[in-house]
Amino acid sequence: MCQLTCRLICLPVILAVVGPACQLPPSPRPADLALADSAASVDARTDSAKEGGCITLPEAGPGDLAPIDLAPIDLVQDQRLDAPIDLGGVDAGDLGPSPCPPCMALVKGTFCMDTYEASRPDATSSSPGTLSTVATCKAGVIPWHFFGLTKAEAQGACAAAGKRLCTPTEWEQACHGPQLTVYSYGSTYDPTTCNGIDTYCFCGAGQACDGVLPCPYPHCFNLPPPGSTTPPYCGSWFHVMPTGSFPGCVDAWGVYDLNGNVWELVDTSDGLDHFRGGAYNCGDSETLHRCDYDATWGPSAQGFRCCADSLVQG
Ligand SMILES: [Ca+2]
Repeated sequence: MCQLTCRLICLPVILAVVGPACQLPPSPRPADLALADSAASVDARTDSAKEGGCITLPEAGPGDLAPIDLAPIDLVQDQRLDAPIDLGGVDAGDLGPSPCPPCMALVKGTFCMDTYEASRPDATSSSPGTLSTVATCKAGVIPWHFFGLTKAEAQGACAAAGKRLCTPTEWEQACHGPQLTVYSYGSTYDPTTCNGIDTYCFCGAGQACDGVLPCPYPHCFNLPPPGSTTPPYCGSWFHVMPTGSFPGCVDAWGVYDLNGNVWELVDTSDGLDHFRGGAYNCGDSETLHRCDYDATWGPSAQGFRCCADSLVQG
């Protein structure tokens, strides 16, 4: 089964069984993934509704990634840094100028959270890097993620940076924001605000979703276009993106990519690995990207984020 299936996809259950021995072919281009999506459709839809099945496709190579314009990211950052910080009702005069270390946002006026998903020190815009010595917080790089991340590794990487792994409560408070929204960006699911499986539908001329408006649309992945109940399915060229690539995927305190891109392991002690926020490659992003969704079933794109105590305690 693996020999056939892994030519195109490996579902988590397959990965769990065969692990790294299940080799993937060289990076395909979007047109190639259309076939992969069709082949994966049944399994993906079967798993996605209840267990959030995540599909591991070969990562797009640097040449396959859509051009990334970092200017909007820098602009957003600059605006955020210049703007008054929402201190959650705490008097700014009591906190001083820097309640959090660099690249961290003050959440609810009580704790600091890395602005971006954790990345390796040698990560680039096209590679997650290989150095696993310390977690860094940086925009525009592929986040630290792989199947098999351990809590000890994430805890150690954050500790090496003088931080700690975020707790479930911290993570969820940051995601819900002061308005208690369903997603960090609001309460209505949008397929393109954050990086999910519906973000890059095949919308171009001659492709399955050609002419569908709006495109992408919610749940485009492997579903017929709106108004149709038959194939062809739209598919989606889903892939991980550099940190902070989605300017609108940010909470009220300036924390990016809480929803989507890579799952974020949180610090728990119940013997289970809890991942939050969904990822780029999982079915039913509308459900899995929710701030209150708690995955303990071992998704494939396993990342994390660091938190820290505020430098000024009340
Ligand atoms: Ca994330």
